[in-house]
Amino acid sequence: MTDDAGRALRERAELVMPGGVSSPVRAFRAVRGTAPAITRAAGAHLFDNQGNRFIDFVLAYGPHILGHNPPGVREALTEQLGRGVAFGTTTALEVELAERVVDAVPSIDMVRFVNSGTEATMSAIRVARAATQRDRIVKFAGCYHGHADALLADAGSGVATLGISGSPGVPAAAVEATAVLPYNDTDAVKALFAEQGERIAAVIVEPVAGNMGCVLPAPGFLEALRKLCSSHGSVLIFDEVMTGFRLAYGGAQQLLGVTPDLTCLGKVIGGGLPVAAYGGRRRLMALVAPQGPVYQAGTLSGSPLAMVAGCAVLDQLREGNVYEVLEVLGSRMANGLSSAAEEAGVSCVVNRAGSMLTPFLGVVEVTDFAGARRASTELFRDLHAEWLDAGVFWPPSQFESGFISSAHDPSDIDHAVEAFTAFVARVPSPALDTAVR
Ligand code: KE4
Repeated sequence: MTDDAGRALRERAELVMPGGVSSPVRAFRAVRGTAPAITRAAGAHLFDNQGNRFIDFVLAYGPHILGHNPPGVREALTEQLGRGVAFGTTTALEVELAERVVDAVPSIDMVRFVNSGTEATMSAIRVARAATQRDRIVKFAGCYHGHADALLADAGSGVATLGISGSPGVPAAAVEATAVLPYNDTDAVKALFAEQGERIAAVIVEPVAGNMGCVLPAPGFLEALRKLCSSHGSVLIFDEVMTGFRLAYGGAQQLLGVTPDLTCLGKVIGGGLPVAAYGGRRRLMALVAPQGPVYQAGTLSGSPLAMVAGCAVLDQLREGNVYEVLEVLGSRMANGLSSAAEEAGVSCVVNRAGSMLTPFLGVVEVTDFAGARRASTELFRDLHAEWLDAGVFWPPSQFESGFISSAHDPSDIDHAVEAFTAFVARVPSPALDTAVR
């Protein structure tokens, strides 16, 4: 798969955009080669300007749960375009999407739309601090909640991919009130609450982590966070920007049976257009201006285009059998990858939740960020190149989740598994198993 066009685009882009990208993880810095110059997408596939087709497991990092340009969504957007894209006043469209969100997620009584997951999480933190009159927040290593100063501590996703420790430009004072604990370490959370529970405004967590690669909550972990927050008057925030409407119509909280006080959403609720949201209990959301004193605003928040796209996607998710399809495809892929690695004698663990999954090579278990970092990023880099050559577009980082859409079919899954099988068959076996059993 030649990437001459990709290289030419990157060289041109690097002259006028930092790293030649609009978001760091897209820069292919942790893998080989260059991103293809994608010009078109349809269903489960991307197409570059030379007509090469790629099976897409990035899906714009999660939004395209129905695949690209899905019927129904495309028509809704085309129709809205003719009516206008931004009015600077409340439209029925944002109320309709808000009503769908409130109906889907019982813990959300009210919701505020913003333009990115970063805005959603930073605003939820602000509400929690205002509600509790406390400053300290707790996050978990490897979880990524966007790039707001207070949350750029030991973050996952692109921060981990590029090996940036924290981030220059973030003043120490901004993260001084942020405690970072190991994901799934219930004892560490209990100890922190015992020591300073009365000073903790909020705990923010990805209920299923996707930004250190996919890592599932250990049994009892989320329940412990719920209990500790309730007993200490702290706010529990589920960052469901990635898992919301992806793992279930009611999100990870529906699937896992743990109810947060505030929820952050994004990605799927915009169908690929810039929209995110934060919402939760009425007593908390009533604090948000202009109803309350907690200020948060956005020129293009509630954009009619994003609202119609979100409504069209959620209607298909609510009324169809998308989640059953995604579970079958996700299971097919995870089992295929695991079996191939086992057959080849290569250490590998595939962490999966529904239609989000990550293969970790060279290890047999990943339950937190330290575990994810023990995986072989060298083997991942080689696998990524093999997949790209085979026409499989996978996130260019070990610390990202791959995604499957309902537009993928079994042949797409099987093609990715076949390329993986060819790859592991050539890995010197046994691959370094550095995991602590
Ligand atoms: P944005 O500000 O990028 O819209 O959302 C931040 C965010 C918040 N919370 C979670 C759980 C997230 O996954 C994200 C963003 N996800 C990354 C991918 N892991 C976005 C990709 C990128 O940074 O380009």
